[in-house]
Amino acid sequence: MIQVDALPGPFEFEPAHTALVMIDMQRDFIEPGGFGAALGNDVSLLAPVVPAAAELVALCRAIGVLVVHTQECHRPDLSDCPPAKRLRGKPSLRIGDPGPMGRILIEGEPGAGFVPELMPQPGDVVIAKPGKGAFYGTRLAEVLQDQQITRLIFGGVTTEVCVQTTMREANDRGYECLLVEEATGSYFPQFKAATLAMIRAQGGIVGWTASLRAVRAALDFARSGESLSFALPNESNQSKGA
Ligand code: TIU
Repeated sequence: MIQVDALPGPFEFEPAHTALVMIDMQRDFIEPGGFGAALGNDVSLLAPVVPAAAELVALCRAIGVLVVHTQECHRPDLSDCPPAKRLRGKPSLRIGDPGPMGRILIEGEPGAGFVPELMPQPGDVVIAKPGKGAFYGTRLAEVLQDQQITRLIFGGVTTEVCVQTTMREANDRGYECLLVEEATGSYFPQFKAATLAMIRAQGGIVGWTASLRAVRAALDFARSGESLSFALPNESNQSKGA
């Protein structure tokens, strides 16, 4: 069991029964010319999330945690995009419109793809999702059930939209959820801070939050325990030698 120094208290997990859900680390949200920018946002605010999210993926992968990448996107014919979603607001480009990274938020287009640092690796799971939550209209629930996953670690963008929605969906499905602070980000720093606070309020009404440093320290400690158990003779070896 690995224990992370988290809020509102320690978050414990077994790697074999835990998945990292990395939400929507797509060019359309993080790079200029995509959906995030079309909505009027300063996408440079998300740049610091990229290295932290990449480190979190690497840490989790190294310890045997299943890595799940979600991707908000729609079919080319927009049959899975409700008009209410496409027509909301006054963006400079709407979902499905051609932009500098291809059609906005359409599967297979460059903008809907992952940033280079967060490319899925063999063995990872990729979940394309039409909504903000990753359980709605996807096979995520079945994937997690098949792999006997009970705890979820979260990162990705944006904190108060797709990350928070998915955490709440997961919470209602009985998962224990941890959000890693540096590995998530928002176009609105105050919304990120409020989301972190509301997740862990009321005794962890939605889940736990922890710094990336705390996750790194917990995994380092777990690994040092493993090497210690190799280095030290166990009881049966000692009795054999006696
Ligand atoms: N607009 C915004 O903050 N987010 C989204 O539209 N999608 C995700 O959060 N992935």
